[in-house]
Amino acid sequence: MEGIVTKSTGKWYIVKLADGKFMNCRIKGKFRLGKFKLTNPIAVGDKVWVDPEKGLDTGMISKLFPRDNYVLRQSTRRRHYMHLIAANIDQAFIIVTIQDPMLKPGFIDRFLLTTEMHSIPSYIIVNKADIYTEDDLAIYEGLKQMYAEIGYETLLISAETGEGVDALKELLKDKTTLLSGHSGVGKSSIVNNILVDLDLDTQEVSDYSGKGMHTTTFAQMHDLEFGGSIIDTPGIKEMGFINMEPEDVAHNFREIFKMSEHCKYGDCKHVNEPECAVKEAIELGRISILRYQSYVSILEDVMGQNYWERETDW
Ligand SMILES: Nc1nc2c(ncn2[C@@H]2O[C@H](COP(=O)(O)OP(=O)(O)O)[C@@H](O)[C@H]2O)c(=O)[nH]1
Ligand SMILES: [Mg+2]
Ligand SMILES: [Zn+2]
Repeated sequence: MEGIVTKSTGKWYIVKLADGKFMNCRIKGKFRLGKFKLTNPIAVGDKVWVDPEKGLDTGMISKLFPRDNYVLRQSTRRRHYMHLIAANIDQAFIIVTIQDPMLKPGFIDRFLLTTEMHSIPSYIIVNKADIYTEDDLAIYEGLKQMYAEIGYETLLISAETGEGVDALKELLKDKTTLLSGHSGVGKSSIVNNILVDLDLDTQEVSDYSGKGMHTTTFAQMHDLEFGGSIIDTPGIKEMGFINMEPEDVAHNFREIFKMSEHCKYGDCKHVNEPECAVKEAIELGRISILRYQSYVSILEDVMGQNYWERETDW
């Protein structure tokens, strides 16, 4: 039977079968992803083939259908491993807050680099509109403008008051959307308070600590009653880029890549090279210095990591 993975807990996968029923499944066989070692071979959103186990209500996943796309991140516990966050998504929302927790500079850019690399349309969603001061809102407006200039839409919402939720639903309709972001920004609240009716949702939704806080340990896909589905994920602590080359960074910062055709050297990394159009554009205020700082910081990570790789592997 064909199905789609809606939750993965490491050992067990919850698969929504073609007939709409859910089944607890395990994996049979080997699954690989190119040269990367994976902590998890199958992700939420994967389309799989399931063989029911005789006499039991569980199943074995025996086949993984080709993926349209996937989002990977470096495993935080095992440096050389990658973790598959989700597969077959139409778009990604990066959820951030200006305060509580405070916005971490560069995080949005790190996330956008990942989705850009896989050509996944992305939106920046700023949650907790209800708690912001005028200064916080000014920061929001600055962000919104900066990202609008390079073609990313930013939305201000509140999972608490429902502000901005209609616009959010419009974006979600009939699509599979990945929710990502640091822990505490309100991802689970967005899903549980405003999108998914807990009483209607027959699946076990998320661990509930009893303190008004949903702690999400595993990614989970929920169907939306107005069409489409949403994938809640555990908070990302840091984003490493073991799978990237410096060129990947240079090619997936949109505005930097666009400007780089005017650099003197075709392989310009826009750091120390002469006649670099990107650095000129920054001086002229045509490329944001904040975006460039993110770029350089990621480039340093990637180059440092690759160097470290070579030293240990040879
Ligand atoms: N004031 C306010 N608090 C919120 C909002 N959304 C979530 N929270 C609170 O922020 C905390 C973390 O929310 P949670 O959904 O668990 O975040 P997650 O870790 O991203 O899934 C909880 O105490 C929520 O009640 C919001 O829009 N406004
Ligand atoms: Mg959560
Ligand atoms: Zn350059």
